[in-house]
Order: sequence, then structure tokens, then C-alpha cells
Amino acid sequence: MNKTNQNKIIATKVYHFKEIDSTNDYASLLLSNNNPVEGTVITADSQTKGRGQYGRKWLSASAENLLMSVILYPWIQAENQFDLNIMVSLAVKEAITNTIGEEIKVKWPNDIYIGKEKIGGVLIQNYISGQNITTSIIGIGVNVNQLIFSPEAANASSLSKISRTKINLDDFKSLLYTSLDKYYTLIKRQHQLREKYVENLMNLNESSHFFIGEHEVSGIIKGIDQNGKLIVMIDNEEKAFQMGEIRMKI
Ligand code: BT5
Repeated sequence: MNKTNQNKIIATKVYHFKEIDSTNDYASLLLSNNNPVEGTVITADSQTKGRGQYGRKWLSASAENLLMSVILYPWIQAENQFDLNIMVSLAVKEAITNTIGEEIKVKWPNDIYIGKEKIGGVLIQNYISGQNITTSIIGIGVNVNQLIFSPEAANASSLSKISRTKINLDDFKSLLYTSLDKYYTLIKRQHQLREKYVENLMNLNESSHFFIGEHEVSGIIKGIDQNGKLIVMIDNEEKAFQMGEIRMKI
């Protein structure tokens, strides 16, 4: 396998630790001190305070599994934050499929399962400014070569346990970086298209007249929502209209 990093964003810079508290916590530390480049990855052999969601723990035997965080600057609207869950879930799923070819399912919102066993988990921390997600720390844990799990992770399994082969952890990492790069680029493009559409909306941010049924009102077009509804500010309140509900007077 070609191990040179051909990704555009993910893993342009990688920090690896033998032991760390949590790769997500190290990512926040980097963000507060070092202005890390987008796509910076932090990996570790083991974590002393591996974190799950809502204060839960992520447990992992040393040097057997994938423990990583990646720093992204998505600049997507906060209302679209689930797109980050989608991209990371699909990327993890794809990297696993490319490694062991099993039937993988995403348990909402972003646990990775094979059958009834949990193979991986994702912890996303978003920083929001105004309406945008400016920074996101995406923490990913995948059980790769661990064969025995503690009772605290009772339904855990690993790629190795399922495929009955030892997996090359570095190869798996490279595949995951490539898949993350692919899906992150797709999501960024989709958002760029939306932004371009909004920028080109007639009368954007200008006072205009509209008909809502027979009523004539004045308002200001502010953009579109996730479902393509037109957002218009009327009497200092943003309202969303479906096609057919509102008509602009030209
Ligand atoms: C998650 O939380 O599934 C997100 C896990 C994210 C871990 C990564 S590792 C790199 C990065 N740095 C961090 O500090 N964290 C991220 P949650 O859905 O809350 O699931 C946690 C629960 O899964 C625990 O309460 C256990 O029941 C179970 N569990 C713990 N370790 C496990 C493991 N290795 N495999 C499967 N299940 C596990």
C-alpha cells in the first residue's frame, strides 16, 4: 500500500503519543495555543481518560486500536451540524468495509456496529460562533486488534475478532484518513454550492414586497433553510416559506 499522504485536508499534520489523557483534550489544547492547521490529527497508543459522550468512558487496550482526533474548521451553519456526524460515520464505515468487508451499520447517531457488537464510537465537539460551526474536534475510536474487553464495554468487538485476522493498524489509519478526506470534501462542496445559490438570490438582504395569498407584505429575504424553504424577515421575525406559500412582487 502506498503510505504517502495524498489527502488534501486530513492528516496534513499528525501528532502521535504513546500515552495521553484524551486525544480530544489534546486537540482542544492545541486549539487554545497553537493555531493548528485544518486536518491536524492526534493519535495515541493509549488514553488515560478516553472519553465517550455525556461523561462516559472509552476504554482501549494499549497499541491495539485506533484512537484519534482530527481538527476541522468546517464553517458550516450550526443548523447543519449533523452533516459532520454523517460524514464521519460514512468514513469510518467505508474504512472498515475496505479492511474486512463486513456488513457495518451506523447506530444513530454515530456508533459503528457489526451485528449487535459495537466496533467504534465518535465524539464530536463543535465550537459555534454566530450561526457557524467554526471548529470541530472529531474524536474516533475503533477497536482494531483488541480481543478481550472489560465488562464495562460488554458488547464490544473488534475488526480482528470478527475477521479472525490481525489487522495492520497503520494501513487502517491511512484508509480512514482517505475516507474522511473524501466525505469531508464532499460535505464542504455541498455547503459551498448552497452558499453560492444564496449569494445569487434575487433581492437578498433587500427590502422587497411579497404576496402571501392575497396579502401584500414587505420583508427581506435572508436565505434558505435546510429544506430549501425561503427565509424572509417580516416584522423583525424570520419566517420560512414553502414553494407556493409566498410570491415576490418584482
Ligand atoms: C462513544 O461514546 O462511542 C464515543 C467514543 C469516542 C472515543 C474516541 S477515542 C479518540 C477520542 N478521544 C477521546 O477521548 N474520545 C474519542 P458513547 O456513545 O458515550 O459510548 C461509550 C460507551 O461505550 C461506554 O459507556 C461503554 O459502555 C462502551 N465502551 C467503552 N469503550 C468501548 C470500546 N472500546 N468498544 C465498545 N464499546 C465501548
